Amino acid sequence: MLPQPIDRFTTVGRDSVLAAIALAITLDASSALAVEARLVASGLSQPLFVGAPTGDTRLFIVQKGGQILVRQPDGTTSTFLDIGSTGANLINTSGERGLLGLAFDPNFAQAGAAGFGTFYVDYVDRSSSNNTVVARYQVSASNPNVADPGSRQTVISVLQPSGLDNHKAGWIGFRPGEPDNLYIATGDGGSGDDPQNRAQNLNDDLGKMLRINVRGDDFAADANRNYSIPSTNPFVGQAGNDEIWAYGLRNPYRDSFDRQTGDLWIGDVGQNSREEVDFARANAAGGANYGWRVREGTIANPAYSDPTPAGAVDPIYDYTHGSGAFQGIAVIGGYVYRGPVSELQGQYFFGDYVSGGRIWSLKLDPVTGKVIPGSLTDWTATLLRGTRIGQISSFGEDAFGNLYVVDLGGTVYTLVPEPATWMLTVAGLGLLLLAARRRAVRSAPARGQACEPDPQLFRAMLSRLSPAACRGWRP
Ligand SMILES: [Ca+2]
Ligand SMILES: [Ca+2]
Repeated sequence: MLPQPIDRFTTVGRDSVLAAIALAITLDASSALAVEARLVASGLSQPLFVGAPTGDTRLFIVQKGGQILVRQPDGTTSTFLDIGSTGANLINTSGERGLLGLAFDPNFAQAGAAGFGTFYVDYVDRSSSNNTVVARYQVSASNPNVADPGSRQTVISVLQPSGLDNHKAGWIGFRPGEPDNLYIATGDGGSGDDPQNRAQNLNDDLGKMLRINVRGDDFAADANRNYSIPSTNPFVGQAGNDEIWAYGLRNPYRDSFDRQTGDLWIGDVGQNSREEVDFARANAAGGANYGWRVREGTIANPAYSDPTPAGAVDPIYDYTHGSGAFQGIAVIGGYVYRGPVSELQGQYFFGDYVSGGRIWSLKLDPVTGKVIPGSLTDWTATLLRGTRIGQISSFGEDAFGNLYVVDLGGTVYTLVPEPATWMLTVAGLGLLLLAARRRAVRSAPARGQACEPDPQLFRAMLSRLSPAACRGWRP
């Protein structure tokens, strides 16, 4: 038999909870899912990418100046690798140069497998013409939170035109289910309107998506070429560099594979007219020509009157320059959401670098491969209001599919469901009820003794209520 004060409290609490639940059901039917951007890291120096190895609870943050930081689930952050001026000093960082890409080997966590403990970086080097280099490193054998700087090996080097510091792209990645092949996005090398027409030149690795096998070495005599050519690459056995997977790209700076389907999404930054999102299904044979410099988005490049190349592939989405709701200045390619928020599944999130940032999403029809009319959504106000985001430099995914937004000004945010007011009401009342019951069961207080919510229990309940989106990190 419970003492009287508890009984009374319990009855009141239960009634209130039921009332709140009834209200919640009413509100839920008429309100859309609320998502918010939650701060994960701040005080960074020009971050421009985040990622994580498969199954890993840590988040790795790439800084343009040459550092890779590792953030633990408890929020502590330390230096994983420094190849910038404060470290190994391998990088030229002027203009759009810098440490631009990071990819973990799909076998990073598989002890004994090829690629165990291996990761890849894409950067612009300090050679006279500042070439693009993709190099691999090993994590330290004794400390999983530090890379071994002495393990560096050049995988491939791509010749850049001297003196041009823009359009270096730099994204690298492995397609799910294709663990040996690294995809490497290169820009057209720079200047404006690709004056040397490199993106259409199949004997030049610039303006391309390359694909190389990182396990083999077809160039045993060359210490700076350590890869093999996948036999199914589209230009093997015919004119054109064997490394090329796709071409006609201007500055495919941020790209991704859909972790569920393996489809390739390319955010190709435009010149003066159009920003574009290009797409290739996972089973594509390769060899696609996305049209640059002849095409810009879905129009002819106004700077030229060349005929459209035969078979040129239009983007699945493009938009014009400006400050309107669906406009911008430089597309930042993103990710198809495969994280824990079920309502966001399958939506491709991307954005724009324009001051203040833009974030949108769209969805593809899996049959037609075209954007579903009406699926285009503007998340800018929802996600960026109240944040410190000034210029979006990248999106990113952790090992659990949580989506991140990286701000060049030094912050990283992640998308989490916003707890609605009714949820907080229910949670609060529920907690009071539970706390009261627990207290009553544990030790029936004397008549008149105050019954307060147990702070430990409160925290535990909050963490249970907090969305699965938080897996892998804690606020
Ligand atoms: Ca070699
Ligand atoms: Ca060839």
